[in-house]
Amino acid sequence: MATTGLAGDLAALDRFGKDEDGGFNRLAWSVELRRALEWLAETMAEAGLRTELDPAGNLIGRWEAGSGAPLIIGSHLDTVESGGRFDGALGVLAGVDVVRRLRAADFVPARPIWIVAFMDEEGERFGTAMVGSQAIAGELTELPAELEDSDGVTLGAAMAGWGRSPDRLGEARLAQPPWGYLELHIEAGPVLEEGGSDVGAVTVVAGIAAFEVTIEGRASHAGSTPFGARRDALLAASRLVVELRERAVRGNYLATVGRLAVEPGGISVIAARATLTVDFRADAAPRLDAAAADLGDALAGIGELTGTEYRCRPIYRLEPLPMDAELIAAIEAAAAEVGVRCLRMASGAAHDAMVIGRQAPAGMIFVPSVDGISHSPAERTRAEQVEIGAQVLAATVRRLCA
Ligand code: HGY
Ligand code: MN
Ligand code: MN
Repeated sequence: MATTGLAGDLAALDRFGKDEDGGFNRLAWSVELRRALEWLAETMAEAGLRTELDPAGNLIGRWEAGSGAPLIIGSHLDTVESGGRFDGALGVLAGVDVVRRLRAADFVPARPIWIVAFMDEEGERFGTAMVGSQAIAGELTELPAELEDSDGVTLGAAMAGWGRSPDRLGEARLAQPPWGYLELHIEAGPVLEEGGSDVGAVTVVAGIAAFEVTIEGRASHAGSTPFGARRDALLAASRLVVELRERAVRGNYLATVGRLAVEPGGISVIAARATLTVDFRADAAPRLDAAAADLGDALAGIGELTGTEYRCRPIYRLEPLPMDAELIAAIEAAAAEVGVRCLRMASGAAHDAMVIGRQAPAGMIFVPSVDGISHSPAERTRAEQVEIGAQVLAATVRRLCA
């Protein structure tokens, strides 16, 4: 039975980028993402929205009603490698469905309502992040065309396939800031499910600081090189992973090494080089600063101990951002109106709301993630929880646009 509305749209999106493990691969500027956005543009148009793909690859659907600056309801359709079905997609599709629901109820908003699928929120392919939302906010005007993905495809070439150019991102800047911003998103963690709440009203979006670390050792023979004569890059990297965890626990921030490459990778060869990424998260800037300082201190100590050299390159940093108090209250009132339990909570994951929220009041609504899993094929939110999220989003929009 072809389901309609939000559930039907989520099912329709399964056609774009799903792999054999059930994960989704709609990377920034990929063909899969473009096909998904072409489908979304049609779906938006059917809902009565006027659509535009802007210079930064953001798909914007406008409900030109009322007057003044718009309320933007946004999220993203791009995913991480083999990502989940709901991360980003839920917020975009729920936004379109809220427009349908409000039109069906003959609701006429006092201000324009735009639904936006931001380009490259995840930043996995080119080591960028929040590209579309930063471009719309006027915080990003261009990117190096020579950035390469893991297949050696440059950003310039990938964008050219979309008729877009990395040196013209600035043209996406909005002429005026939006009136406000709302994003419905999966929690991507265990708090709502464990606490038994139906929705979350986000109080702060944690900041993110990512680095690429290269550790240079010296290749040598595994059988004839005494330990005292080794410069083992993988030993150094291994110590770093453990020490970062210990420092993060002490410093009350999160540290994750998600990517590690070792060269030359021979069974009987001491590792000459290790390249790894470090992802720090904290909901206050001073703790992000402390994390970066801890990384430098750890590398210096480990370099001394193992006789290795190191380089540390910042990949990106996004500042933590508190959500707007009035929007938090509107979300809580909407949840009460719908008759569901709402929990005030921080977001450990980064979101476009932390960018748009620097231009205008922003609020986020969370729905539970089963087993707290996200960025994985196992990412799941139950159908009734999806529906509750859409109802709370619609009720919040009615309050903000009455
Ligand atoms: O990594 C994040 O927090 C987000 O999903 N991009
Ligand atoms: Mn994500
Ligand atoms: Mn997301």
